[in-house]
Amino acid sequence: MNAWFTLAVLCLACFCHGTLSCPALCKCYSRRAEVVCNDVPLTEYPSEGLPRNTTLLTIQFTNITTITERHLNDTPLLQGLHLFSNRLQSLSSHLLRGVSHLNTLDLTDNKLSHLPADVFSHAPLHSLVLKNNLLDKAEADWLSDNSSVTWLDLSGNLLTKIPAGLLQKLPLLENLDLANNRLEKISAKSLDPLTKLERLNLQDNKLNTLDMSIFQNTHNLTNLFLSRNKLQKLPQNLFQELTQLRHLSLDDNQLKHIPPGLLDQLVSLDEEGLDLTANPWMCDGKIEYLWRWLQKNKNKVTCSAPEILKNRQVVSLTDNELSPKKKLDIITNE
Ligand SMILES: *[C@@H]1O[C@H](CO)[C@@H](O)[C@H](O)[C@H]1NC(C)=O
Ligand SMILES: *[C@@H]1O[C@H](CO)[C@@H](O)[C@H](O)[C@H]1NC(C)=O
Ligand SMILES: *[C@@H]1O[C@H](CO)[C@@H](O)[C@H](O)[C@H]1NC(C)=O
Ligand SMILES: CC(=O)N[C@H]1CO[C@H](CO)[C@@H](O)[C@@H]1O
Repeated sequence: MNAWFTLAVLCLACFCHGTLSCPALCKCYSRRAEVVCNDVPLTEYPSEGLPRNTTLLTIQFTNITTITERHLNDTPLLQGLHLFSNRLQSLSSHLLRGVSHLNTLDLTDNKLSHLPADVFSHAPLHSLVLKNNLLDKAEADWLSDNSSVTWLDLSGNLLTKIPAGLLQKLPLLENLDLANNRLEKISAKSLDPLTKLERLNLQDNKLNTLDMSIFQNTHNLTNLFLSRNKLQKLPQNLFQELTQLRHLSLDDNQLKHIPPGLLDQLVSLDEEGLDLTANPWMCDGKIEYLWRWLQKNKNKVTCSAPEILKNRQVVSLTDNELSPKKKLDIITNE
């Protein structure tokens, strides 16, 4: 009886101090200070019972629609906030003012269409993921000037451009993912501040041209994805500074030729690290540079014109096929 009483008092004490508190429908791992609310019928942020010392909070596959500065003020030690696949439509300005340790914010698969100024200021974010939302504009004022973001994922939105002012605030950026948007152009010099950039994903956009100096400062780029755009021509010196590049994908564009010298500085490419497939390669005399490059590098590139050479591997072309006209010229010259 006495023992039961003691236990009951202890438990009550514990409960009052919050040891056992955990939001309804969520799981709390107190030793790791982690809270997970996964695939449960929540419609509001689970404030009640959230342990104050929570450092890692995951709310995913729920129906919550908003999260505010006031909510986050209750967990000042938060370092990681994962909000994958909810129904968030808006975020409040100064959202992160109360979480000065937050380094990871993942908002993948929500319904965000517009974000207010300063929304990501205040916290020392390293990783910011806004993948698969409804954003049609990215704004420089989302971030503070001294942003510490190294990983920015804006893929799967409706962006038609990426403001130079935003990139200027990201001097530590190592990974930039803009895949699957509606980008038509990357303005000249806009990548210049990104000297630490290692991975740039621009695939599945509408790019039809690239400025010749666009990669002049991104010396550390190792992975560049340009698949499934509308690129027709590439400037001769485009890749001149990319001596660290290991992987380059240019498949599924509108390339008929590449300019001589284009690939010469890509000395770090992995074996089969270049994808040039699914372009309308024109196998006439102007393909000679690519043909020579392919003699020395493992790669598959297929002619799509002229009709007589259609579907032939470029590398297999004979001198004669490559420039029948040239040969004729020589003969007539003789
Ligand atoms: C968080 O606080 C609870 C008490 O509220 C405690 O039991 C737990 O050990 C703490 N976790 C950490 C990682 O400090
Ligand atoms: C979210 O709401 C929809 C109905 O609007 C419901 O079908 C679904 O089960 C809810 N999701 C969760 C995880 O409760
Ligand atoms: C580029 O990468 C190298 C090796 O990883 C590193 O030492 C160097 O600091 C990087 N340069 C920049 C500008 O970050
Ligand atoms: C993200 C970050 O570090 N922000 C800091 C930028 O600098 C101002 C003032 O120096 C700080 O108040 C911010 O916290």
